[in-house]
Amino acid sequence: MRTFFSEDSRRRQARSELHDGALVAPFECPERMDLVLSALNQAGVEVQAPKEYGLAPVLAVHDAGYVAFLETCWQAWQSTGRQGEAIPNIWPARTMRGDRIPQSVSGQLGYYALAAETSITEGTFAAAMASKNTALAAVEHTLASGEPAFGLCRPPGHHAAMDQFGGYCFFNNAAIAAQHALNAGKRRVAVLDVDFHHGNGTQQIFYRRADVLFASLHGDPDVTFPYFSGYADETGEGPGAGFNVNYPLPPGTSVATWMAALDDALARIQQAECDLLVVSLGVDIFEGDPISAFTFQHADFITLGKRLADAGLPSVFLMEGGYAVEDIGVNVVNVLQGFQQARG
Ligand code: Q9C
Ligand code: ZN
Repeated sequence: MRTFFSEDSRRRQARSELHDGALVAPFECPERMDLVLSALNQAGVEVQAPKEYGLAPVLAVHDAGYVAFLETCWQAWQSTGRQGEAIPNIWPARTMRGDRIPQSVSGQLGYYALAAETSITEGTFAAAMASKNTALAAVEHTLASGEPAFGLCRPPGHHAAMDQFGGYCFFNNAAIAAQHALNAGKRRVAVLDVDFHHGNGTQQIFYRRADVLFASLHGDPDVTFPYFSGYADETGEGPGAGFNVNYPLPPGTSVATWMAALDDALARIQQAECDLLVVSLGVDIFEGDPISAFTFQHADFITLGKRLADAGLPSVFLMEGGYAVEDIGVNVVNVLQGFQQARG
C-alpha cells in the first residue's frame, strides 16, 4: 500500500507526560515510528516523504489563534526561563471566564488545552506540521488514483479539536484530510475511528455537519479518557444530526463484540452514501497496550483490515495511537495486509 512518512515527525521529542501523578517518559514516543517503519520494510512496503502543504489545509479546520499559539508557545514559555516543558495547570472551568484568552502563555495553555498529559516542546509544532503533511499526501494519493494509502502520522490527531490540543494530539490529521477531500470534490467522507480512545476532536470539528460522517468505537468514556466525550447519545447537531455515531464499549470487550459494533458502523457508513473512507487507525486496541483495555491479538488486526476492505470504498489509513511499542509494527502491517488481501 502506498505509504507516507515524514522524518520531521521525530522532532517531537517530549521528555514529560503527566501520568498517574508523576512526570514519566511519554507513551507517545518516536520509537513507535521505528517499529512501524521496520515492519513496513520487512513487508516490502516503500515509504515516501510528503511534500509541504503549508497552513491553509490546517486553517480549514482549526482556529487561527490556536494555530498561532502552537507555533509560538514554546518560544514564549522558555523565554521566561522555565526549565520544564510547557504543561497547562489551569483551565477556564465551569463558572469561570471561558471567553477570555489571557496574554500570558500560562493562561493560554489552559485556554487551548483539553488535558494536561501532553507537553509542548521545541520541535512540537514542526512535528505537527509534518504529521498533517503525511495525512494530506496519503489522501491526495487516494483522490488521484482511487488506490488505498497509509499515512504514518506522528504526532496523532484525533483528540485535537478546532482550538484545543491534548491526548498527544495537536493538529487533527483525519479532519484535515477529510476536509481536503471535500474541497477536492468528494461529497461525503466517512471518518471511522478505531483507536481505543474516543476521537473527541474529530467529532467536535464535524458535529454540526452532514458532509462528514464520524463513527467511533472506543473505551466507554464513563471510565476512560477523554471522559467528557464519546457517549452514545452524541449523535450530531443541527445539519449534522444523525452524522455522528459513537460505540462506547466497556474495558475488556471481546473482539467478537467489537467486530459486531464495527459491522454496525460500516452499515451506517453505507447508508450515508459516503464516497471516501478515512480510518483513524489506532492500534492501542491491542491487548498488550499499556494504557488501554481492549483485547485484540495480532491476528485480529488482519480481520479488521479485511472487514474495512469489504466496505468497498476508496480508503485512507492514518496512524493514531498504539503504545505497545514492540507490537505496534506488526499490528499496523496486519491491518494493511488484511485490507490488501481482501481487495486482491
Ligand atoms: N495516562 C491517543 O491514543 N491519557 N491518545 C490516558 C494514561 C491520555 C491517548 C491515561 C491518552 C491519550 C492518540
Ligand atoms: Zn488512543
